[in-house]
Amino acid sequence: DLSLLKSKFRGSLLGALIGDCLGSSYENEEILTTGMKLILQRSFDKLEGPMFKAPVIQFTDDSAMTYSMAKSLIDTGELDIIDLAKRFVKSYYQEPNRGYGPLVVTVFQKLRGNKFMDILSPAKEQFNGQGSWGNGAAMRVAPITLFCYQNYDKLLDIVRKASQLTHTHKVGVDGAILQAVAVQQSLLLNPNEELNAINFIDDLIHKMNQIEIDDDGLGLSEPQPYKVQLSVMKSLILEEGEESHEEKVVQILGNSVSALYSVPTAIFCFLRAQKPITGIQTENPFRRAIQYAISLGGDADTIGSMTGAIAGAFYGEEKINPNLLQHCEASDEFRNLADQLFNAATA
Ligand code: R7I
Ligand code: MG
Ligand code: MG
Ligand code: MG
Repeated sequence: DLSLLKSKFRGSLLGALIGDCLGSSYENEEILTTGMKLILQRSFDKLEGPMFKAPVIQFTDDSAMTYSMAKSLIDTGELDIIDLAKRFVKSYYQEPNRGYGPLVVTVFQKLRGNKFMDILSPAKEQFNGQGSWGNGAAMRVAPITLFCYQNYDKLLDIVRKASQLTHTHKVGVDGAILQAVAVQQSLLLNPNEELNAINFIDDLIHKMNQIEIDDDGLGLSEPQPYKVQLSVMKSLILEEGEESHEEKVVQILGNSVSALYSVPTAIFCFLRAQKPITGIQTENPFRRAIQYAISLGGDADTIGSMTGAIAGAFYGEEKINPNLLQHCEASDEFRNLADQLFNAATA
């Protein structure tokens, strides 16, 4: 059903945008206290309510890089790594105050300095040559999934190459792969049927098992950190009643800027939010997912954004409150990008 698929494309990019915008003012907060959770609840209620005039909520680096990622794929019709590098750098220098990771900026400076003649060294040189394990490659990955949603091998290949512009550490790259694959699974599921969270996680475990073995060609003795986190997530899902246990989720899955301690968390938030959660009053599972992700504090914009990309790919645009969306900067542009990716992917 092409109209459902189109709605899911929109849902994913708009979900990424909304999670980033709404999470941004909570970035670096501790896990939210009961009082702050109430403020968050009221803030969502107000944004979803009758339209009122207010300054738009600005997006951060997460959406700026997602935008460049999408635009590059659309305009070049493929992954053109130099084009992508130029867009990231241009967008950073036009708006350097979007809240970029403190050290990724060095990569942009070096790329501009070498006039894009050496695309890969700047990222490799980060953190004394070990590369960044931040979540910056994962946070911008949704457009790649949309661009090649039918071709798993191509998806992995493009995600790897696009990540390595800024993130070469295995944990940074594999986190982007996990996020991309989670968005793909969501996109291909029917939102009118109940989602089986355990099957969803098992599919991810199966895929990450292979990906983490392939990484170094060293075989099963290599550590498989994402596979471990996904297994732990499964036990968290099985234990949860209506109580939300945020402390435990943060302690085990994390809420930090590390890809390893944020991508699995985003997947968990999406899966967990299919059912009611204490302290979050809404019938809408898309909103519940993002509100829950933000309530964990820490890297709230990025975990909110990644959760939104996965949830939106599952539920589609229909579940996104239009008033809420209107309050987010550039929402029309993001819907338009989703439509262009849809045209490219289904042509
Ligand atoms: O990954 P990156 O683009 O940051 C994305 C985050 C998101 O939360 C955005 O919303 C924005 O706020 O930033 O940027 P990087 O600078 O590559 O990585 C982010 C942080 O992770 C770094 O500033 C370090 O604190 C940490 N980090 C590392 N620390 C030690 N050793 C990443 N890799 C390493 C490492 O190898
Ligand atoms: Mg940000
Ligand atoms: Mg490295
Ligand atoms: Mg962030």
